Amino acid sequence: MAEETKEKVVKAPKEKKLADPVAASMDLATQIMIKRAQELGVETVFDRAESMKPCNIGIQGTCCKNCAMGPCRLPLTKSVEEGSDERKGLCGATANTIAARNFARMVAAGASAHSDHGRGVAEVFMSVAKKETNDYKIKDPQKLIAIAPYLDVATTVEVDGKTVDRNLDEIALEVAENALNEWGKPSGELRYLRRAPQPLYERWKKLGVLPRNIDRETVEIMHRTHMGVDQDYKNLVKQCTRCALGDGWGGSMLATDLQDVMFGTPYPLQSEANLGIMKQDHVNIIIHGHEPILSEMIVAAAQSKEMIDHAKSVGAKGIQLGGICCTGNEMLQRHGVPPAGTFLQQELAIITGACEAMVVDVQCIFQNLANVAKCFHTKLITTHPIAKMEQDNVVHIEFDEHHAMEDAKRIVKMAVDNFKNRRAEVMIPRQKATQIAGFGVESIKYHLGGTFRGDYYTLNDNIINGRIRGIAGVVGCNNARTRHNEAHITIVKELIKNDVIVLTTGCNGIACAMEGLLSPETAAVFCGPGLAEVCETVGIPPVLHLGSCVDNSRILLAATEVVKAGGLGKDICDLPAAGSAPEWMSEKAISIGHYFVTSGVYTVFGLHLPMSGAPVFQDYMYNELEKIYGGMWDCEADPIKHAHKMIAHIDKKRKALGIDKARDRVLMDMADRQKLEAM
Ligand code: SF4
Ligand code: MSK
Repeated sequence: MAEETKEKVVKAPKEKKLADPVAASMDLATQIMIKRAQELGVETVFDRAESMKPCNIGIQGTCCKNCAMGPCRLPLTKSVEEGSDERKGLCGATANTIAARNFARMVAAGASAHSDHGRGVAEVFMSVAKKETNDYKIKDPQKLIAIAPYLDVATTVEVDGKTVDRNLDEIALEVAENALNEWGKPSGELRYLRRAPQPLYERWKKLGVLPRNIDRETVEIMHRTHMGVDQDYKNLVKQCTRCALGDGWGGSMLATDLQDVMFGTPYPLQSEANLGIMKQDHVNIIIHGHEPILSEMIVAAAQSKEMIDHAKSVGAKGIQLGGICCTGNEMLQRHGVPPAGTFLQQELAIITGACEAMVVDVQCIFQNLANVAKCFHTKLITTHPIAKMEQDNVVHIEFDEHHAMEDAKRIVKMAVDNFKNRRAEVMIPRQKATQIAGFGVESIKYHLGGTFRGDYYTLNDNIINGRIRGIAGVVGCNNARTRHNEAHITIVKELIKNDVIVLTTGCNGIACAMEGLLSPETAAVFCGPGLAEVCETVGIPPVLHLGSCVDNSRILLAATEVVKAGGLGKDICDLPAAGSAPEWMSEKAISIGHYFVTSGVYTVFGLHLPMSGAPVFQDYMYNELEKIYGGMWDCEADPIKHAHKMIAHIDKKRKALGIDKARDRVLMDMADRQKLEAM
């Protein structure tokens, strides 16, 4: 029968399933904006999560597509659960090999994202040191002098038998050269590894996992996971360790340090958070991504009289900057620019109808922003040569540090000029919360150490006497497969209720800020009595925001300072501490998780980890690693159980340190207090 005579069956288009706003997010502003998007017929990630379900074998980590004989898919079977695993890919690769290779490639991708960011910062720092740019300067010479010795750069010289300070320009140039070398030097090991506690460094050395340079470890993962190379999951994990340590103690730490040197080390400041920071009568510019190099200039440009006058000339009252994701965190930490939301709120900022420009750099940027921007007047501006978009409504203004201010002004001007083009009715949710952000290793030292004794002793004293039960690093993304922010907030509240002080970064920091957990007043409402007492005395929130994703390196250094202050063991793995990424989604989270684990931290992820399809590999990661590194992976989707796994680990460490009795005494105090209150 000829094709054309066939009766055509015309199927009615399937109704697209839309997200239930209340089920999709715990945040009221987000719920309002999801509903608004649906009314306007604009699709968001929340709706897509309804219609597209994840692959069940991918979730288990056992799908291999590393050669064209595959993809080979190895789902869990009943016999595997009963202990007999005959599963193989075409080449014979076992489930363990496949899951370990997939995990390793996630580490490589995550580490390279952080480290490439760090390289970009180091290159700009080199331009500063060579005085090739007037737009960037060394804002924090003290920090430069503090990091120089770790990069083998002397800060003093002998002149006529006397020790004198070295010229700052010379120090800067040598720091820039040695820092940049860390990415590709042909021999030796990463210099910053020696910043770790001595026993940890010695352990890495003994295990043969000291990263040689930052780039090499990533390349080696890609080689080892190529078809037919490394087929021993333990050996693959060893290379993951080298690569991840090259991220945490290398690329990320260098990014953080050099950003501090150029843009200033953050100190506590007040700001706000959530979509309600956008203003109807202002030009709103939302900056999104991860690298602060451009955003530093945009902050300066938006504050210039020239641009403010221009904004007034088009009928606006001023210019409101807001952040999404970690560029937002960087601007928050150093300038108090309020975040407009977390990763999952990026589309919603445009849907307010009040976003004149969304400026993006790298990482965590939805391609769907371009489709959303098309429905409004918003200019979507890409700025990085490695991160463009195919859609034709996207403007690319390539940013170059040599004419940074000029680029930034061009972008701000474009946003201001766009103010008159607002099309849709503006709808900005009112919700926003006040926050204190801008913490770091230095400011924790100051706040918890006191004016005269700026050190970590006071923090340690409070951990030893049990007022503070332990320390948790809670970090990471949102994931549209789970209710937005709910796991973040539930876990953090449960931890502080149990006297665990929380150090936060990334989207967890923004989520906590939106929920009001980053204000000192929170302590009296949500904390256990011991932590509340410390926070009230010192005037800090129980959740300390340490910055962006690369700033997880600050958590490593804060833990190292706690070890140095004494009384809590000799290594990070001795500390009553635990890590968490409640709503992770990014490969960077896997790299972060692995450098936390191999630095000695028990680290729990929410949702699922792509290991469940390979039980032997999973057992190695969840149990065996602790014997090797002192830290291990774990996964728990239920947020309350998740928090209590961390607390149980903290208590295990307190017991090993012999300080569990002190904690009991504090519990007695609490009971006494309750008795008093009841009288
Ligand atoms: Fe399959 Fe082996 Fe090729 Fe992977 S490498 S796709 S398991 S044949
Ligand atoms: S931005 S990596 S969603 S934390 Fe750093 Fe948030 Fe995760 Fe991106």
